[in-house]
Amino acid sequence: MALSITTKSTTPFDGQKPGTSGLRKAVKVFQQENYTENFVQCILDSAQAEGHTLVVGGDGRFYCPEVVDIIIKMAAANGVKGLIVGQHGIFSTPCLSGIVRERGVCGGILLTASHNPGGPDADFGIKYNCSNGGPAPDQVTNAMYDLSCKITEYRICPDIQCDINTTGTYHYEIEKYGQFTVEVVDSVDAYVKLMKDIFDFPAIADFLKDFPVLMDGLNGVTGPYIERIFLSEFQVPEDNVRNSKPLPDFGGLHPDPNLTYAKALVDTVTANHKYKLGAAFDGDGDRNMILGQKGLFVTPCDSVAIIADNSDCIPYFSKHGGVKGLARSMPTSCAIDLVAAARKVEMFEVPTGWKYFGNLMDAGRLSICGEESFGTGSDHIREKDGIWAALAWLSILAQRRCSVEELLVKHWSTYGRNFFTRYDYENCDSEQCNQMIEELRGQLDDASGSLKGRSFENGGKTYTVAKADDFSYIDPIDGSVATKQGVRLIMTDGSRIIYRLSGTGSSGATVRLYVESYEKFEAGSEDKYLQDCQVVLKPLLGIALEVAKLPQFTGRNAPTVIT
Ligand code: G16
Repeated sequence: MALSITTKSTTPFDGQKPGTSGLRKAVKVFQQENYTENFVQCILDSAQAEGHTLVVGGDGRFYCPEVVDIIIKMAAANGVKGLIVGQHGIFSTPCLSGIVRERGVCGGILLTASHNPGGPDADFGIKYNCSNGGPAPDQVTNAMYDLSCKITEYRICPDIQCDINTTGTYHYEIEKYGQFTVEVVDSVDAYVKLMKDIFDFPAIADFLKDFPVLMDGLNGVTGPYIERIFLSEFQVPEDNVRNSKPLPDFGGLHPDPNLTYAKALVDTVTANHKYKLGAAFDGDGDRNMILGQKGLFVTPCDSVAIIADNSDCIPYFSKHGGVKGLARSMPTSCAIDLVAAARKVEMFEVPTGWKYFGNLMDAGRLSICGEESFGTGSDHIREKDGIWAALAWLSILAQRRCSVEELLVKHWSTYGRNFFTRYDYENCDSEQCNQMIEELRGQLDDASGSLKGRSFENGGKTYTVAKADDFSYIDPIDGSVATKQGVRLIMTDGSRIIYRLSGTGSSGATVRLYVESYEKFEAGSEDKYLQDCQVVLKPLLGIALEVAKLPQFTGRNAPTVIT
């Protein structure tokens, strides 16, 4: 007998506006009656999913299984033809992107708050990816938000039961729509196959025989993927992989691969000189941090520049006609721009958010890109990809036969170094932070009292503002415009100070301050490239705090996180 559909009355919730990457809120917010159902209905309506197939899964955090169940019941009641669901409701973000592309389906629903902590008192998130496998662009998320403001009902099939822990295909007969199918798949198989097409696995396995690494899953979704790739495929010793069991609360860890939240990895690699490369991945597997021996930190800005410069070591690019173009988000350092210029390929600067790379990739103009926020990737999918980045580094080191430090110093000796740091002030008062940004906007080139031409002195260094603006972007493919994407002070020597408010926090405001300065040292002074960024950038940081009156507005004397 066909399963029946129930239509339930509901009323809108405030604030269901997706941020930089989906809707992220506290679990308790999503657990309110109808809150999740409302947003899922808006996704299904704006995606026009009726008659199509969707991929569904998440990073395994607390509340994922319950929401997968809601999506199955609501997809059936909205005429979706079929779902491809990760076993146990799990898909890493890169893996889901790959499956959407491989299966040619309408899109995917990802359940993750990325690097935000998990558990009943922590965060949850829902995000929609389109048929190209990439995060929905602003037009689509704005449409979802508009629907969420006027929703009056949602549809659900309450009697569907699906065992998402067991792979297989489950068939249902739904009133009005007929056949509905749920295919539960092992998400690791598909991802490993994709990586094998991109990299030379036997060459990496051979290299790792005397190049011990430490891969840290931070108890997020990457655990089963790194176990399969490193332990089964590469056959490295067990102690080369850790925190590889995905846990609903990430074992209490903050699954954000940076120097603050992945400090335990930094400490281990610093203390134990045996490890020649360390890598950590975030909750949903799209971010990565790379460390060299003794804990040498590779900034994500340098990481993507080096991968781009050595892309000949990655078979995927030669198979696909070489690297077409390169890109970075605006706050990311300009290190990759130098590589693009040297290699004579197109270079793009987009707003913060991986969604802005998608159109360029779809148009065949972008091959490798990255963001300072620990995102690195290529056009093999339409999301950033943490494990891909680690494998890219290992491919390069295997072919160049050098250490992480040697590769970095060689790169800087060729191109110079873009010293870069980011200060985060988390959970500040939103009103105060908005006012700080507004006051800065009042001093831009197109406003009165301009900062342009003013000089600032700090720590014996003087910087003069050549340009002060609020970054805006016109997508070269579809002409869509994104404004107010970050206040930039560009100095006469090319150094940059950037202020933005994060679009991924779940409460309050997070101020991000990005500071960058470029140095090219003479031959024979290569050791200067290994100076600490915090020391080199201290004068510029002092100026950045002073210009924005950041301590006054945030009430903070120090950032929560420094990267
Ligand atoms: C998301 C986006 C990234 C963005 C990052 C930080 O990453 O996918 O493109 O750079 O947020 O954004 P914000 O500075 O606005 O907080 P993830 O890993 O959280 O999905």
